[in-house]
Amino acid sequence: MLRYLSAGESHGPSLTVLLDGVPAGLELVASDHIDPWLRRRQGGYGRGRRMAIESDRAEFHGGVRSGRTTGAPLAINIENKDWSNWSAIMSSHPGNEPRGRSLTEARPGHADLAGGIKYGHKDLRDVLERASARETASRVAAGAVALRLLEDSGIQGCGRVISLAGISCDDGMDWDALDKLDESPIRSFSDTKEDEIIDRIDKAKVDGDTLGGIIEARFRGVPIGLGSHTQWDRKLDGRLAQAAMSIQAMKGVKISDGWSNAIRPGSQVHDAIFHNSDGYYRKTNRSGGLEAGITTGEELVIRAAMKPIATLMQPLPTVDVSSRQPADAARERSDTTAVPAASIVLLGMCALVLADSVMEKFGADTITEIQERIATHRSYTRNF
Ligand code: EPS
Repeated sequence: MLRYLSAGESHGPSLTVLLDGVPAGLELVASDHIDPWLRRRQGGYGRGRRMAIESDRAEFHGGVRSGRTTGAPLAINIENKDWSNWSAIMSSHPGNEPRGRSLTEARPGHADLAGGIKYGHKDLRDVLERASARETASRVAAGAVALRLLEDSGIQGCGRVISLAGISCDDGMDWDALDKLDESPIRSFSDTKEDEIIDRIDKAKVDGDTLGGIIEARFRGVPIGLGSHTQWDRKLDGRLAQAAMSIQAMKGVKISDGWSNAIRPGSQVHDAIFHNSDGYYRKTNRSGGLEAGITTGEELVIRAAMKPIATLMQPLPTVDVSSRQPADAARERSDTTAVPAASIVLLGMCALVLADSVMEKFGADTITEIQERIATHRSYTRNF
């Protein structure tokens, strides 16, 4: 079982990642396997000034020796460079009163008000610091380890943007052009829609507004039979949906064509089954690689809808929780859009769930044993 937990505030000293259950022997070098994903998460057109301050790097504090995992829990530290500007305000020591940079004008759409009432904080910074999407750097670091495990299991992943600000930029999947996503300021394969989307982001920034979009995580090489139909909490589609919906600002999740399948007749939704010397296969993949919560061996396709970021520079009306008087919602440094970054976060979270399901079915103490078990299973499914 792969278990991920994290701690740390947006403007605290660092983010702390714990990942338990990683098999021994997995090649893992922070600068090669984690930092490139952290860099991708920091990128994308429409990001704010915080990303100019940070240059996220993973540092192992446990579980890795000489470039390989030992089987012990992984502890990863990601420094917040901005901490030097916040150390007095965010200090854990008593004092710090009256509080600097306290925030009392609750932002509609953020965790501020509900979280403040729930945890009894009138300084809503005690809520927002952990609700902040800064936490997604932890998810991406853990997800990068999961992607490494998947890679050694013969599974490849990709995260991309398929729509931003209501403009579709889905030119179809191209596994041979993954570098193009790194070059694209909106992490899309589409050359034609890039300028239009960038113009829209520029305009939103001038207007003090924010933009959402739709992102996709996709995996190929997935063995048949991960997940299970036998119990609600073992269904892989359900587990992926939970992981995706837990990402800041996600408001919808679908497996492949999920929503549009609901308006088509069954004959145009289900994927006919064929067989050749490689085993069973489909010519279509409208199920997104999952039937009854079990992987079919086709590409696994998860899509999520991200709402626009809640911090608006042209703020909505709210109430100041200290005076209970009407106020403009707080303006806190933020992004115009983080949809490209969110595609990396979605990939990381789905990779964690998928790697967990690989461990569930093929789990062993070492990566070599897992690889042997997967090879046996792939030959079994070919000959079924
Ligand atoms: C983010 C860090 C945050 C924001 C953004 C994403 O840093 P700061 O608050 O210091 O600018 O830029 O977070 C949000 C949009 C949000 O709503 O919390 C990051 O590391 O991705």
